[in-house]
Amino acid sequence: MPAEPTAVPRPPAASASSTPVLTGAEAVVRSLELLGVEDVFGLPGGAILPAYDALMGANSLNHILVRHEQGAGHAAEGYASASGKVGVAIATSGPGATNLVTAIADAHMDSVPIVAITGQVFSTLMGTDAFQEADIVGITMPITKHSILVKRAEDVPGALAQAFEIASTGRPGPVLVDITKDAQQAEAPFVWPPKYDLPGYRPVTKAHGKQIQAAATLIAEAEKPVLYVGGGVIRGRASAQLKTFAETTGAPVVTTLMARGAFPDSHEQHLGMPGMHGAVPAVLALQESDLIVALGARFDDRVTGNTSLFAPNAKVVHVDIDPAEIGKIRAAEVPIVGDVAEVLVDLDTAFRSTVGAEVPEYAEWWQYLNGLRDQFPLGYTAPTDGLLAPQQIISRIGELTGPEGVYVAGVGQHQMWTAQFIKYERPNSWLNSGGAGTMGYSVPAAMGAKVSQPDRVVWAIDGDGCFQMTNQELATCVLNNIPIKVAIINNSSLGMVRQWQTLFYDGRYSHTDLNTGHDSKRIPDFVKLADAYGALAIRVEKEDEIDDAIKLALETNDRPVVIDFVVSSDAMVWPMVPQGVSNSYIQYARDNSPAFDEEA
Ligand SMILES: Cc1cc2nc3c(=O)[nH]c(=O)nc-3n(C[C@H](O)[C@H](O)[C@H](O)COP(=O)(O)OP(=O)(O)OC[C@H]3O[C@@H](n4cnc5c(N)ncnc54)[C@H](O)[C@@H]3O)c2cc1C
Ligand SMILES: Cc1ncc(C[n+]2csc(CCOP(=O)(O)OP(=O)(O)O)c2C)c(N)n1
Repeated sequence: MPAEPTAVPRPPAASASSTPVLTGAEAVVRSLELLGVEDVFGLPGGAILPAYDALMGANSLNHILVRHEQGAGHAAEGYASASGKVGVAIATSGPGATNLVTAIADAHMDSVPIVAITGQVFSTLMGTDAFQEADIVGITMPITKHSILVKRAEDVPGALAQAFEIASTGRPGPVLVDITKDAQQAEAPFVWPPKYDLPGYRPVTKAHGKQIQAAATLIAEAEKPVLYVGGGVIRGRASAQLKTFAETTGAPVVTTLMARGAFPDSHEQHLGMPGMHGAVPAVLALQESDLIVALGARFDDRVTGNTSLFAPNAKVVHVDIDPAEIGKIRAAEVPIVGDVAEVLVDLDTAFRSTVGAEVPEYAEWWQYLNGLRDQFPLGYTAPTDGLLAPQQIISRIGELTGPEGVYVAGVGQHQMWTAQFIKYERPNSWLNSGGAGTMGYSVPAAMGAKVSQPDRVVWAIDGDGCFQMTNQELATCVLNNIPIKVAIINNSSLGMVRQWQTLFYDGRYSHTDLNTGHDSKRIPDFVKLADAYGALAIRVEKEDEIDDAIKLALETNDRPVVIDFVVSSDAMVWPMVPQGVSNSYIQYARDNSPAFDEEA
């Protein structure tokens, strides 16, 4: 294996001007500070060591040392999703960089603005299978908005500045900046602001007036319209504009899993979440509508069910900042490329002038939807095994914490219950991994959220399976005084997979028992584990202990809290549209026949 070169090529010293000469590593730190970054999450190694050395001279940059690079990536995501700012994760080359890959893919799927900075082997060694070499630019090419390889110190400021611009504008997403070790060690004049060119990168924010008018006309003519609100409304900070527009039109609103909080749950026009585990009125509003106005939503198969049977009588107005999303799954009668906040303002004006004093009431449509609301309210049946109902615990966490809390879920049944049973009233209060469905997201993302929102209560509501994937970041939280609250919904199993085994595999529970719960060996014992990390650890097994434990967690702010809620393994997520069928086949509860149309 080739040894690292000892002599690093250096540019000539800068001439006598006021432009400082910095190493590439110092330029990383200085650039981040000038870009307004306050917190970064990372873990060092050989190829990124110069940058870590430079971090010791940082003026305002706070680095948080994680226990696993995946944790840094999800923390950056949580930081970004709770605050709207760009999150930053740093890792070394090879395995450090590949440990970031899951979080980068996750950010890509959910349009989260993060910048991942990785160290790369010396440029002279690239392509030689050098120690800890991985082509991370190549590996991440399909899962980033952009990936940049930096081989010269003088290119560092420009690369980072573009990375931030690309990550945070247009459709947000992850950008990777891979910097060779020699680029970090070399010196170059540090020029700020750096000049860079992004030919071809011009996100369209202002929509075409003709399209706006065409959409306003369709909405005015519709009898059964629905506003299908997606995560783009949160990323685009368009909640206020949405509320105005929704109230102008009086149309029903549904919010996808990624859009929970974009429109207040308490609003009378809100029907809840559509999709596989959506509320019956929300699912059927889309399915039965004659006009879907998609606002920063991407017709995901978890929402449409069988695409060819989805909303057969609906015309579509599709608003998205990413033209590639429009018509990708469902053809749109009126495609609108633009920033949803701006589009909603324009649509509001156009709709008002189109309808004048004749604002439609959609009376029959609302009568039908209100009937569904009455007939199929969100609810659950208590487990028959005497164990706690997860839905009750999650409801109480929401009620005792309130709408200013930040709720971060893992992936599985607990994620769906947290989406369903907490009342979201504002954006950036619900964080989860929707597109990739990444188990292990919750604890590190909650950590990142708490760093960016220190004054808000941050709950990680996690599964016993997910928690075992990334709980090591509790050490990071304890040592850095990041007092998140973790509620483990411990059903002793990979619950969501178990639910599918119950429903579709005749109860053949192949490898879904985790042995963490009430009738098992408790491997591991979550209370002992959390205690070992220095968190306040509580176990709750009885109904009358639930509130006291949540209140104690809310009062404890000098360290993280972990509550092991031991719940029934048999609780299931309802309603449910089985995969691949029409949404008309939505099943309200286990023992119910399909709520709507069995033949669909
Ligand atoms: C176990 C599990 C179950 C699930 N069940 C459901 C379910 O029942 N219901 C459900 O809804 N989802 C469910 N999901 C999530 C699902 O997989 C998708 O992640 C989700 O439906 C996508 O949400 P979205 O359409 O809002 O798009 P997002 O992924 O949030 O995409 C946002 C869109 O907005 C656009 N955009 C971004 N910024 C702007 C802007 N400023 N202006 C305009 N457009 C912008 C983007 O280009 C993108 O197209 C589930 C996930 C898991 C893991
Ligand atoms: C990294 C990863 N591996 C596997 C899966 C498939 N998967 C989806 S949900 C789930 C079970 C999650 O179990 P747990 O965290 O205990 O949550 P529960 O469903 O019991 O609430 C699994 C294995 C996944 N989504 N992510």
